[in-house]
Amino acid sequence: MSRFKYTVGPWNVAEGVDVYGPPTRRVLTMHEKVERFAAMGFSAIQFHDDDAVPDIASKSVAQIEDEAHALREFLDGLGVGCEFVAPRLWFDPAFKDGAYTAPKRQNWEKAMWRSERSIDIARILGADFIVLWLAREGTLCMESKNPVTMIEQLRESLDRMLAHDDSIRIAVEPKPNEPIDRSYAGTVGHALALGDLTQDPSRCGVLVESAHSVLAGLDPTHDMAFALAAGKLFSVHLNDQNGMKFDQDKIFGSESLRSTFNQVKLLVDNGYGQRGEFIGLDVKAMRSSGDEFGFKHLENSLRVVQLMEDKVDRFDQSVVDAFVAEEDYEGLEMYVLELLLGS
Ligand code: XLS
Ligand code: MG
Repeated sequence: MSRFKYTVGPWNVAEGVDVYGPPTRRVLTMHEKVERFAAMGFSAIQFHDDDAVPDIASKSVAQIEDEAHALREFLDGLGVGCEFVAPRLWFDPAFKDGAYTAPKRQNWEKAMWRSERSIDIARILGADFIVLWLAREGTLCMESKNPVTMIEQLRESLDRMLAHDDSIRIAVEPKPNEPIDRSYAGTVGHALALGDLTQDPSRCGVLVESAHSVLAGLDPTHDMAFALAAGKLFSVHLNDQNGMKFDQDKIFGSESLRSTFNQVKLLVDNGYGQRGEFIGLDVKAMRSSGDEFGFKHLENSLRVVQLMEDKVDRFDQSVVDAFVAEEDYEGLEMYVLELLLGS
């Protein structure tokens, strides 16, 4: 049995589309996916605003709220909650050069409207925070925007969201690149600092995704640790990534077992989850996987966390202390490797 509660989003069951080719698996509705997530034991669901309310930009506030209430009933019926809502601002062509950092004010206003609706939907679904993955907040053409002005505009965007609801919290999910070439706030450090620039830093935190740290050339465990030390780790997206290339969202543990172990150990050692936090699995099935295996990457990732929890439970700190006292770091290295290799 795992000590954690888990969440997942409808986008984590996808049809295999990539930039080079069309779907390879059948399309499931959001409701079908969520029913299956509930049956698999997930405690809560993560929604993009337009997962919760399809075609949201064309709907009235009243219509959006009605649909959110209907979704809440559906979730209640399944016994699952909602962890957060995240505005999916990277799809709309109006935000092709950024949403919060849109050069045109009318597009920025549109981004704020979507963000405020995301907060409203989060409230209706029972979530107390939203997540901002700053997908296009940066540049494709470096000289096209003034970076200082744009970072100020990002801050202004967060302040507007904080003012919309006096207790909503905001978690920024940083990623250094893709789809944008150069992000304005690409690391956990940037995301934390951005929160500190707002009118209410106490309501700003981060969601750390393992793969995004790897893409930044940083260590996911240390990124999560920094956020934990600051009391700012609102959520995590556990997954894996083969080096600094396109974002892969691989099964947790499929590339770097030692890092995977250390991420789980950090969360266990620091009582992650005891203040209501969830473990989110932001993983995708391989494009080559058949229809019948479209959820198996989730089962596998859940299993990996549990297997790593067992390793963490067997990790003996007194052994570590003895090696460190002797300055026998080679011995400690082997202790960890043997633990992971199961010998
Ligand atoms: C993409 C992000 C995305 C967010 C949710 O790289 O990980 O899936 O987690 O908006
Ligand atoms: Mg993510």
